[in-house]
Amino acid sequence: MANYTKRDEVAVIELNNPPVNALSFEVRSGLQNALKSAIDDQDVKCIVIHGKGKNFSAGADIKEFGAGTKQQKPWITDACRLADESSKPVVAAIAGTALGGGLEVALFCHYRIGTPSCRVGFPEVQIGILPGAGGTQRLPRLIGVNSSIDMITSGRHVMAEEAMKLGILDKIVTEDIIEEGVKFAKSVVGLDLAHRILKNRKIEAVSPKVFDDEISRVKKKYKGYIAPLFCLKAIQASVQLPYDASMEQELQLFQHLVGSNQAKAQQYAFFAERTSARWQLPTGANSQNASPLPVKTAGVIGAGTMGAGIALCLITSGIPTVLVEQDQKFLEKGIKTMEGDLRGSVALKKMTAEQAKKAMLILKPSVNFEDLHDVDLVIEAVYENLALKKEIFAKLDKICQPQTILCTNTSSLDIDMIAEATKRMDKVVGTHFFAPAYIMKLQENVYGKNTSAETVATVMALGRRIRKVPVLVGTCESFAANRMLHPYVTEALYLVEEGASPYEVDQVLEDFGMPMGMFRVSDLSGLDIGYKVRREAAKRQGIDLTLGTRFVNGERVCLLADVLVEKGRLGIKSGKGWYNYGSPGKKEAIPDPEVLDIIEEHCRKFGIKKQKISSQEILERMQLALINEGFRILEEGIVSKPEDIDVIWIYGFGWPKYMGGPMFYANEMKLKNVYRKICDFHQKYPFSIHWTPSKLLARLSETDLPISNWTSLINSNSKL
Ligand code: 3H9
Repeated sequence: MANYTKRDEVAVIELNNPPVNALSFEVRSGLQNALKSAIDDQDVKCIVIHGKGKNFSAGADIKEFGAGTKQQKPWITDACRLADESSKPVVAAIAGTALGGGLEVALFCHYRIGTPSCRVGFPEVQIGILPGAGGTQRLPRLIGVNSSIDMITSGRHVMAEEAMKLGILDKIVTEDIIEEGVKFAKSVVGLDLAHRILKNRKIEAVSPKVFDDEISRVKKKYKGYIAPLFCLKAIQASVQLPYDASMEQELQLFQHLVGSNQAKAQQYAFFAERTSARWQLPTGANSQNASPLPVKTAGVIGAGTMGAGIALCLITSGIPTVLVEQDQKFLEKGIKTMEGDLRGSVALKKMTAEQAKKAMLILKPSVNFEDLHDVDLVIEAVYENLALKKEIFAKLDKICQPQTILCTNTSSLDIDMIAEATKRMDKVVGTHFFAPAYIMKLQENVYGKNTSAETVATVMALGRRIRKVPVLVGTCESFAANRMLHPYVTEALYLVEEGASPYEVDQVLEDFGMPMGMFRVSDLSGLDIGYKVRREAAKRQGIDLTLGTRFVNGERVCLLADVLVEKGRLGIKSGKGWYNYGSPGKKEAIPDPEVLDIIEEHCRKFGIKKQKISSQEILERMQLALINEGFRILEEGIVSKPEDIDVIWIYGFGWPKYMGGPMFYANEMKLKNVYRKICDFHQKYPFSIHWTPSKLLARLSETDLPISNWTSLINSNSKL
């Protein structure tokens, strides 16, 4: 709803729908009624609109778009048209965020003022739609076409200072936003409003070439997403058509998007991220009843690629960090990497040179473990070796304060075994970052059997603070993310053995929307890493892996990647892997006939007959293999909800948001179809354990439950 009060001759309208004042039906009609009252009231000379609590408004209520719900009239434009028509000045007083429809309300006002920390933006594109209440028409009239294209197609949030420079804000105020709004509104009473009404403003002439160039840019930058292209169409309409006609055009484009599958998937992803933040442990402890410990300082052990990246995340979030490396030379190399990454961020305008400098000032590089004596939390990021990690944790246990939380960045080792090296098993937890750690948003937090709720709460809160998307998972071999990756990678290798080329497989995945095909990703990570992990894992089971191994415990294995490693093809770092890169460190991946010969030779050696494999089969085998594993992970309680898996794939592996995530994708395919296909593959490939159909999937496929209700069945059927 919207509250209406008066201060002298000023009408104050408060948007009231906690926590973010989303513009639900009640808020829209409340706003419309309040504006009407203010305009009709002879004593009112000016009007201020503000938001209750911390935010002005986060825009339309996204929940109203879902599940076929039709937005009920009045729309935002119906409510705000009154501001356009008002002869009394209307001022938007912005604190917190004015996003999407929230900013559109503000653009219907004659003036906008904001606090120094306020943010404005049109993030609609990130949920698969476009600003559909005049945003694409009014913003270009205020700040010009080019800046509008940037804001609307990126969805980025613009801070107060920039908003002021762009002309979105008329003033930045430092005192109480309502008081300032009232003061400002009184100061503009009697001024001519004609030029303040955005629909009356002339729009600059822009050559069609600008839009042609932007279409090419957007197609490349947001590959596969349709909303940014629709945003461009709507902005172009603002240039080409009179206001009323282009508003009509905007509405049509909006309505097309709002009903699209991409919008549905992207909005699912928006809520999945928030659902996933609500964690719970098997003990019943959860995000509502556990409190995080404060993390004022942190430590990172290991200045390699991962350690340096993690340290960078911490210092750029304002957390003073001690970076420990045993060798001065490695330490300096790590610092150079960090400085290079910061220079990159400055060049990309993600931060200022001043901010980058400030971040490095709170980094304390060290070759002395004792320097971790007083930190609140340590993240170990050395290479995957259980004995080494145990040794480090035993050492940390002695050096650090009793309350210090000890985290490991392991991607596969048993958290409980690492914790056993300490006398604080409740304070040991996995914080698994994804490469490159500074860029990738996923933080897979792994609890062990003794990890306390307080420790979990601390690393989940830390994740959000360092701008990651944290997801909580239980301990199992490779945890949730890499465990699901395993059948995906394995199927890719089988496909190559059976006749598809690595380049065909990658193309199919990239066409689907993955940022990189599986083989390019492997080259980026380094093929030697998997080689070592495989050997470590085999050793733990008492198995000696060789290039001649075809079956392990009755399961088919394909060690083609290891053949490449033993030929010195380690990926980008050695200049050759599945692709040829010309020289070490170069990024351009060129298909390599030598690799095809290696595959040919491998198949000859094992008598494998090659055949033509269709793109559809490539996609189905890879996606369904990981989906089946996802259901098993859910079934075993490694994650507590399907949203966790989708968030992992979106933020850890770049699954396109417009496809919602693998569990959402399965839901859209209909679980009975997914189950049937998995059963077919199981019959066809009996030696691939990953095709054994998940029992949970089998049960769910007999129901018509939508993804939002799967957990109810999981919880009601502990014995599946
Ligand atoms: C739009 O405006 C279309 C118009 O152009 C045209 C219409 C015709 N709706 O993120 P948080 C919930 S489209 C419904 O954890 P923070 C959120 O789910 C809209 N619910 O807080 C969560 O619920 P829960 C364009 C919303 O402080 C709770 O609020 N706007 C909405 O980290 C707290 O959210 C956007 O896309 C919403 N619009 O971040 C902005 N927004 O507690 C989307 C939030 O049950 N919102 N919720 O999990 C955001 O980006 C962030 O929420 C914000 C606050 C930055 C505002």
